[in-house]
Amino acid sequence: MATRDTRPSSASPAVAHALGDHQPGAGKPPHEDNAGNGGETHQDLKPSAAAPQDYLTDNFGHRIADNQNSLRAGERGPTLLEDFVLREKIFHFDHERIPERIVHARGSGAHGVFECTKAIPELTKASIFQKKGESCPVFVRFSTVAGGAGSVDTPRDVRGFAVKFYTDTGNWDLVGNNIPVFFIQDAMKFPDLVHSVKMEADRGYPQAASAHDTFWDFVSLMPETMHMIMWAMSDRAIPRSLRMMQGFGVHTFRFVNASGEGKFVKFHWKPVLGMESLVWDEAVKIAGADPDFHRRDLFEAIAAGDFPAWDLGVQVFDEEWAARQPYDVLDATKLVPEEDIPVEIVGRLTLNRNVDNFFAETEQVAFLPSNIIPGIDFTNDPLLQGRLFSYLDTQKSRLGTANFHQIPINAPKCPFHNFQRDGMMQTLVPTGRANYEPNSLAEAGEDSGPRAEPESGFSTFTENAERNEPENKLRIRAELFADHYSQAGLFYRSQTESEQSHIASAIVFELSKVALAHVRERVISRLRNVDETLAERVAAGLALKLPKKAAAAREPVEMAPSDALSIQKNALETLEGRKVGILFDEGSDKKALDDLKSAIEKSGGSAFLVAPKVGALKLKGGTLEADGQLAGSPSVLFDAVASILMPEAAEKLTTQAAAVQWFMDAYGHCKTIAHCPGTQAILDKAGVEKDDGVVPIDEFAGVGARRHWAREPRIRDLA
Ligand code: HDE
Repeated sequence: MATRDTRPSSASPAVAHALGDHQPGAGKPPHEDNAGNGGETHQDLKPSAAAPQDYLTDNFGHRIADNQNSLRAGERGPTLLEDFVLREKIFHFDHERIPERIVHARGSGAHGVFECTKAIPELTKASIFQKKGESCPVFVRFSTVAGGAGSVDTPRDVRGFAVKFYTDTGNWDLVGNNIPVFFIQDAMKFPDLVHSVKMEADRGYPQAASAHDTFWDFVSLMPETMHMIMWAMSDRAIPRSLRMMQGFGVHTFRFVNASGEGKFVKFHWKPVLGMESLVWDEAVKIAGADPDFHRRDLFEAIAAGDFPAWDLGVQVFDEEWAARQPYDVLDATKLVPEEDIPVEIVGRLTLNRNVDNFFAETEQVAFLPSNIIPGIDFTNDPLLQGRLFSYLDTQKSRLGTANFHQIPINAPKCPFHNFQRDGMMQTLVPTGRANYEPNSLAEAGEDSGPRAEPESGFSTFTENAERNEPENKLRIRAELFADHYSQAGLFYRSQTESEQSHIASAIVFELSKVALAHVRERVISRLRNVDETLAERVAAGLALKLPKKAAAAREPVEMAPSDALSIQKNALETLEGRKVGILFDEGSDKKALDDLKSAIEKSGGSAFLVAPKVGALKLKGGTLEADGQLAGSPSVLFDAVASILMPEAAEKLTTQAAAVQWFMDAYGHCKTIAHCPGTQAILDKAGVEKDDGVVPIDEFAGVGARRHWAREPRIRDLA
């Protein structure tokens, strides 16, 4: 309940009833009082024996007698200012919104649990890593970055992957992304980056899109963005599901063990369902068909008990190793290849409970990169350092009070007590006089409050070789930060041919939306430093002459390709967590449908029945209701499709654009199409040609829901 019932529970039903009486004209059924509305407004009244908490009250506990009509001077008269019930209701409604996040406004959250699967006390004293099987509750919020809170789920964008661990030594917030590097190196540039990607200042568009002048203008002038641009233009930026993307802490952090020894650490989340992405054309169509595609997918999976899970991995290395690399590990535009430092799995995150209330939890959750626990520490990454003060600030402006930590979703689940007091929206009621320290109130027998604890309290890691102290105060970047291209090239060259063509095509698409010719040219001149063939493909895709190569602040070095960076090279052959759309119509064979559905479910997938009409249809062997109507269930919403149709039904559907498009899109998005012979007429109409992924129903299990990338060059021209 959102309200507190402060009425004595002894209030008799008779009193309760009297309080609930309608006015004017107590005694008459309320709807009879609704003069002038033809009696059509109904009060949904509780029976007189209802418990006190069942009655509607205002925010101060006054029971409300009429929730339909405002108080007016006569039947057709003006509304009265004294109507405190109306005034409070509208007042509260008018203030329902809080400022949305300046970035990452659109997000979806869920509760879960983190469990340590491998103890690593030699690396960190963090309490959650001390014992295998140790666990703590978590809250996770996934997000897009550029769009507003009401924007769609599938734009080309980075995804936020923010995890709040409620540990027994306080909250640890790992506020990361689904891409392991970032656009910029120094917090100083963040407002510029965000301004450039958001809607353009004068015209207020485009929403949730990087394909416009100002973003690419900024990118073209800031070569440090190039590595992240490769990721953002790759399929990583159009994930199939929040459940099927990796997460990264991005910055290099510190692990500190009980002896005070420190190591560098990078955090990775690896989805148990494997990585999966959309095709760009599909992402665009999903935005129309289901703007909440990712939010719905996450919510439904958790509601169905298919709890999404990620393994937490760490890459741990020391300063000597870091010093030998051709890049600086304090530079957030660089990653540490897994082939050099393997990712060791130490825990598992499972999301097992949806939020009860979106606003109270997902909207009000406040992540702070400064929330760390003993055993974990920061490094001098200049981007991380900037974040450490930014987030506290932002929470105060969004949630309105320095007491935002008291909101249940933000409060730690371990005890917290200090001498901070008062402030707006204070909900705690501290007792006693001890609101300062030191104090000697204990000597007078009073509670003297909590005290600092040097042993178990957080103490900052001091052996900071990276700090290079003492030095002058400088506005400067470290030398290796100037290499902007080596890892951009590493990423590009680590992709499959198909993935490389997606990157080239995405850049062509975005630049084709850029009206400033000099910006297009400058981007391509930078790409020549990343990879000459990529620059050539992009120039050809835009029908531009290859511009002169941009000067590089530091010549790129060749790095060995890393298979771990490719989605396709790591694809899982599984139906688990995948959704298969099955099209049927009148006359279809019910047994064949039932068999297919149960085979899919047995493999861990889910089946969604689609038909031209959702009501019960007469089939061979019984009747069946569809889960969705064809027009509202386009094939872009599924990982693979199947159809069981009588030839007459298929023939009839050849005149239905939604049906033809269903197959055309599934084919165009390189999905498996399993079909019965009866479907052929519509496959022909949709231009579906036989290949490895177009198979008879009984071969579906062997092919599954993987994409058939070899088909793509036959369907669309890629750059
Ligand atoms: Fe954020 N970022 N950020 N960021 N960020 C916010 O905090 C900021 C950065 C990230 O689901 C804001 O509570 C600065 C990197 C995520 O609630 C804000 C800088 C990474 C989320 C903010 C960065 C992130 C945010 C907006 C440069 C990946 C969503 C509302 C110094 C490692 C968290 C809020 C959620 C949110 C500032 C850079 C990830 C404005 C100043 C790098 C996942 O405070």
